[in-house]
Amino acid sequence: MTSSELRHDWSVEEIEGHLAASLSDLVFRAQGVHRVHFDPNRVQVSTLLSIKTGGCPEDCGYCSQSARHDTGLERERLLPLEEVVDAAREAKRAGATRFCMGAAWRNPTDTQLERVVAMVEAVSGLGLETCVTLGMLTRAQAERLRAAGLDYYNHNLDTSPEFYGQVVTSRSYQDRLATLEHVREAGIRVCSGGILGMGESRRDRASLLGQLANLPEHPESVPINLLVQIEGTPLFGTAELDPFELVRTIAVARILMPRSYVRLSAGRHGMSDEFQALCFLAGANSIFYGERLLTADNAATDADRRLFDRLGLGFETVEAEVRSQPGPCHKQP
Ligand code: SAM
Ligand code: DTB
Ligand code: SF4
Repeated sequence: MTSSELRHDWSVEEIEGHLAASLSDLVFRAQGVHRVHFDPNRVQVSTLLSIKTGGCPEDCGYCSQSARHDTGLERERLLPLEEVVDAAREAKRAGATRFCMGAAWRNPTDTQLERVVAMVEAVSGLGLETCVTLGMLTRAQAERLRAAGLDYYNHNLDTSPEFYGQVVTSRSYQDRLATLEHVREAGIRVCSGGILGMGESRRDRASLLGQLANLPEHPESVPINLLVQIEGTPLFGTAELDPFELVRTIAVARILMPRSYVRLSAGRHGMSDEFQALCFLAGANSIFYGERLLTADNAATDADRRLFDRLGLGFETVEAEVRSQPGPCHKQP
């Protein structure tokens, strides 16, 4: 399939139809698509670091870092450059190819952005791909990050436009789409996905996937998070999602966005090996690796290594990733 054959005109009904297929049919379809575009036995590995934790003015109902929820999280100032570089060096040593830095901001000020620019340049200098998630960006800020060599910007749509108001009220869905547009126009690769298990319906999951797949270009990276329930947040105590719904959503993301990396993201801590294996069979080919996500626990690294061994999976190298996906900021291997 060439990129001109990638579709951007999915209807929610059509996507719901895929989600409702028998699991066997759905996984078969997803595997077929996956194998055309990727080595099915390689998984892209990113490591996260929270560079500025807590005290966020936004009211995202899932988040430990919102100042509006009493989650007991200790606030931290923006980390010094050396601490970030040390963490990135360790992530590289452990086998990660991308280092993702997250800040609990509604949006960065230009002064804050310059501190992050220095981090991007230093981490890039270690030979790692860089990703940051800093909240909303102006076009000029996106250009600044691009000039610093940033590879990816993460900004999630989180859920469907229809369900969104039940989760976040302090910024609009349109605000999120505008930031994605600024990032794309600046020539940075887009990382955008959502969270499942927030009490949304299957139709909401279809609608979220439609929003992502119908963007003018598919995000190169699509994180599918399972809600990590944080005590003190409004979404704590939400009924657990049927695990097969997560598997189905991953499979449909794979079918709709064939050339994108689909990341089995937050929520792996506590997932059985068998559940995760189903997600990889459904077309997930990326994970967060490292004991911590931003503030919550991630799956243990030794457990991940054992799981990969048992499944015959290996970590992807940057070179393989670049070969499989020429993007706007294509690096020569
Ligand atoms: N403050 C920035 C923003 O929200 O744009 C960047 C950091 S924010 C923590 C990045 C993303 O992490 C959120 O958009 C959300 O999709 C995901 N996330 C946050 N808390 C989560 C949780 N408890 N469970 C699952 N995903 C979560
Ligand atoms: C994404 O989609 N998931 C990551 C990353 N992008 C920034 C964040 C997950 C956060 C999980 C909850 C926490 O650690 O606080
Ligand atoms: Fe703030 Fe991001 Fe958490 Fe929302 S998800 S409260 S914007 S840190």
